[in-house]
Amino acid sequence: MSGSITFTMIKPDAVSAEHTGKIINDILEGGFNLKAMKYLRLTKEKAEAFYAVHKERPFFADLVAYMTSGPIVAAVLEKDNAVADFRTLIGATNPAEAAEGTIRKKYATSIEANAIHGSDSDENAAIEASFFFSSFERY
Ligand code: IDP
Ligand code: MG
Repeated sequence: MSGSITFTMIKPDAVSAEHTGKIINDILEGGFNLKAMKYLRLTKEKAEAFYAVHKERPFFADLVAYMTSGPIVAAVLEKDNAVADFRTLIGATNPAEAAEGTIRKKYATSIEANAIHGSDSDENAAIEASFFFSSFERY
């Protein structure tokens, strides 16, 4: 049975702190299947496009600088109820408010450098997956 998908990025702070393996393990133990994965560094243009919804926010320039500061791991994950279940697994945007045991609680260092991205809707999951993986262009 195929589930729904979500899109994630392990962000530069977590990759540079060598948390990638532990985070992938948490994701798999959370019941998600890996459908696609790649290691890359975002260009400024790509980071600005990915976070375009936030371009009027005061933290936008800092967010783009942070997201381009080092390599990331981008992945497409599959599970029933993938978007909501993944947001539960990663925890609140601000790690100070994230529940015990969540990926952000364990690995994030600040509200900006918060270790991991998770899509916020099925529609955005499809858009974000296709942004990085041509095989998801018509998922
Ligand atoms: P989300 O990643 O939990 O969906 P969003 O509100 O979509 O949170 O924000 C996107 C990203 O922008 C966050 O994950 C975080 O890296 C950064 N961010 C959000 N709010 C702030 C803030 O108030 N200050 C600095 N960075 C922020
Ligand atoms: Mg968001």
